[in-house]
Amino acid sequence: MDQHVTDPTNVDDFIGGLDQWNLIAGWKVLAQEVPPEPTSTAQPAMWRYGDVRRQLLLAGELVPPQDAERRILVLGNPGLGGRPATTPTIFSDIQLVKPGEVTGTHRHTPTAIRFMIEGTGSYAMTAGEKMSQDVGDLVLGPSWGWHSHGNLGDDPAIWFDALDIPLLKMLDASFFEAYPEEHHPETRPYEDNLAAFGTAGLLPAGGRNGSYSPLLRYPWAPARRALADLDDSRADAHDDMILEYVHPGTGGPCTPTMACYLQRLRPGNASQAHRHTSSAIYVVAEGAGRTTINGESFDWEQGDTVVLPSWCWHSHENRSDSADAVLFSVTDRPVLKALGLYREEAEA
Ligand code: 1HN
Repeated sequence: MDQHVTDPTNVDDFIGGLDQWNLIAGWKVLAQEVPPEPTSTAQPAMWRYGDVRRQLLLAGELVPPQDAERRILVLGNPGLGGRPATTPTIFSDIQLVKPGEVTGTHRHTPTAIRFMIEGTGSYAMTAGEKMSQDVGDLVLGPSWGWHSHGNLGDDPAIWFDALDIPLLKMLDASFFEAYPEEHHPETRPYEDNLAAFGTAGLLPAGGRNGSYSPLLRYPWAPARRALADLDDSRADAHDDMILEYVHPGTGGPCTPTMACYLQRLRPGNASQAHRHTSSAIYVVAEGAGRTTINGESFDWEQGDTVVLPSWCWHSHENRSDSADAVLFSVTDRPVLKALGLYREEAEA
């Protein structure tokens, strides 16, 4: 067919001409595409709660709810080129719902988790079930469930959201739908999930729901008590006293793609460094400490968020000799585990 075209005789011309057939010289890109170990362009970073809160309250003045499906400020990783992503797989933000506000109802295939930072009187409506959202609670938003939020209190409600949006976009599996009416009806008993699935060691006979945790609200008080009650002999060298929020029916991660943890760094504790192929975002629930990532130190206090990219050496330290420090975290570890790609290395 192309006999009238002269074939190139030197390799640079050959490579330069390949794109007209949508071909790429694979040997030129192999080392970059398959590096000896992960080389995340995501950077370690921290967002101070005071800064984020000030900007969020300003958004509250300038952006009425009808102009924003959700009033959120995304924690944009400075290494990800301005994309709304905190790690290559996880999108996270801080959200404001002002007193008296109710958000629109929608559903999407990205899974959401929320960790409440401030305010009393806010609630989530998930698939027709209303539940309170108090400070320190973890509240799950399963894939494709109709959901909305409201604030019945007198103060701003502010929380941390994490969604697996970048992962689903990479997979071209992201769908979104707005609810056709203004409000989704309350079709289930208030906090039925907590009543049925939130009682330690006792579950409804026969009821084991698929890959999503049937428990949606993990309240702060029992979680904090469980951390306090944990015997010192269970301390982990890298994470000190750490517990995972689990799917009560399986003991596995609370969502298929994101796992959540709560850890207590005992006063004066300094952990040993390790690294793993999961990325994580930490939210400081209590106290003051320091996380060191690849030699860079981030001094944090309550409400601050810190991002840990994949395969970075990291350790945590409680800066107080008398008070506990508590970190909530969300990671993509279930994805890595499911695909046989989870690796972890301890500092020698
Ligand atoms: C969403 O639905 C919520 O329901 C929060 O609170 C953050 C970010 C992107 C897309 C949907 C929520 C979101 C979101």
